[in-house]
Amino acid sequence: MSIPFITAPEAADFVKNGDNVGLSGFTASGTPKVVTTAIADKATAEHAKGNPFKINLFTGASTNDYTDGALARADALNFRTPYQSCPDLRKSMNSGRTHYADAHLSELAQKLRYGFFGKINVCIIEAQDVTEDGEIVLGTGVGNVPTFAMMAEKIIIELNSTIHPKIRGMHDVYMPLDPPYRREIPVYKPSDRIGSEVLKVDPKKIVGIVRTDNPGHVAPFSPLDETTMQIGANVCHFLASELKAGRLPKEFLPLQSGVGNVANAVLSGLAADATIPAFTMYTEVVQDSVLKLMEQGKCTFASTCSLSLSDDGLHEFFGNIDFFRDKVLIRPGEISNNPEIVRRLGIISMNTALEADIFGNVNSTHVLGTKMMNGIGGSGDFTRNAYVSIFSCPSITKGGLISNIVPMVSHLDHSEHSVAVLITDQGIADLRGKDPLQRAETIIE
Ligand code: 0RQ
Repeated sequence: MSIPFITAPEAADFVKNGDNVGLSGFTASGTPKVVTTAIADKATAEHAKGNPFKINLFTGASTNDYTDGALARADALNFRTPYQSCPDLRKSMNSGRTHYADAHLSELAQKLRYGFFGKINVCIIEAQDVTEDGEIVLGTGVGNVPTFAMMAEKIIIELNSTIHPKIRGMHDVYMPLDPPYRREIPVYKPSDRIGSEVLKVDPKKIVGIVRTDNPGHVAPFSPLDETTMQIGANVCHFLASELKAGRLPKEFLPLQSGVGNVANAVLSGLAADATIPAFTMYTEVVQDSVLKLMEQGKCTFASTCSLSLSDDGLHEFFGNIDFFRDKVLIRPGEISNNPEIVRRLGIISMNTALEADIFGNVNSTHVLGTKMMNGIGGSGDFTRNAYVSIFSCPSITKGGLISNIVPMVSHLDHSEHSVAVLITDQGIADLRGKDPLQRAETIIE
């Protein structure tokens, strides 16, 4: 191999103060681990010498503690987009040390290609394999890496030996043309393959390969409690009654489900409900609960941007990869979350609110209107274009000190025009076709 093997600190040396850096992956999945940690170490060393060192970081979604965590603790992030969920980075953003542009996940790749953010200096890619001619087998998450790699001046490969070689064939790498040449994206059902199983990059741009055997570490979700189980049961009840009323086709429709404890509980509820037929998913994250749904035959196929699995979930996935490999396609975020496809396929979207108001507006991002929690993520990509958009949340939080249903949201992410159904542990508020007073009465009831 003429591409040199280098160490993580050598790789970090290619990254300069002020660089725009793009990373492969989506959530912790497919996100680099050792080169990002080495960049954080470099920042700490530069700061100790009195030198400035901060980068602008572009990703697919949230990352892992080796990335957002390590870089935030090293005060190495000047700018961050489009999504994060890291407590240390949250502190850095909310104290003004990191500029955070919260954005719809489907949009970042095209905005970069349109030139809204300047160039990408360095792209770091977690890979299962890479060839001399620049063919890369990606890891368990894709995110925006096709665009980062195409735009980048330099590419660093983080070759991770813990990724099962049979992941090859599970990716579907596709980049649409930009206006005025864009055509329809030819996905007519979740399992339609439209792209390549490898990411092709210009091999001349690859400056080095860093080997690692770091599997990453993702904690499992909190165990289901009474409240989250009740929310899950209410979502299932709503979907079952829609089927019965003929407002959902008897074949059912593909599901999207967001991240977090509530989303995990909703999916677990679907498994337990015999009235919900087997379904497909067109979503951005496959969480542990989806593996179970597949094993039970309840979920037959998932198009996703990442396998956002806990350590145990990943172990189960790789251990049974022959069972899962024809049931999953891992795609770039601009395809997994594409509004055109979401509208065409008739996705049932299920996302979580921090708070909702009695008019049906939803705040998913800002605690009490001022402190950024995570970000809008893919929730807007799906909600605005869904066949039916569902938001769920507990009715109260922090032991009842905070009501999640409020007179007026303190920050607006999803307006009343996009929110079809609001579900809490207390019940189901179907807001479709209602005027503001009727919506308020329904929610209060
Ligand atoms: O606090 O962590 O201290 O216990 O917020 O709340 O109820 O555990 O819910 O884990 O499902 O997260 C909206 C943040 C919910 C998430 C949000 C406190 C609560 C708790 C977490 P603790 P829960 P979840 C796909 C789609 C936006 C992005 C999105 C999210 C913590 O779902 O980021 O949907 N969504 N992406 O106590 C103060 C309130 C609160 C509150 C909850 N009103 N005020 N604190 N909490 N409501 C994924 C991607 O895009 C990758």
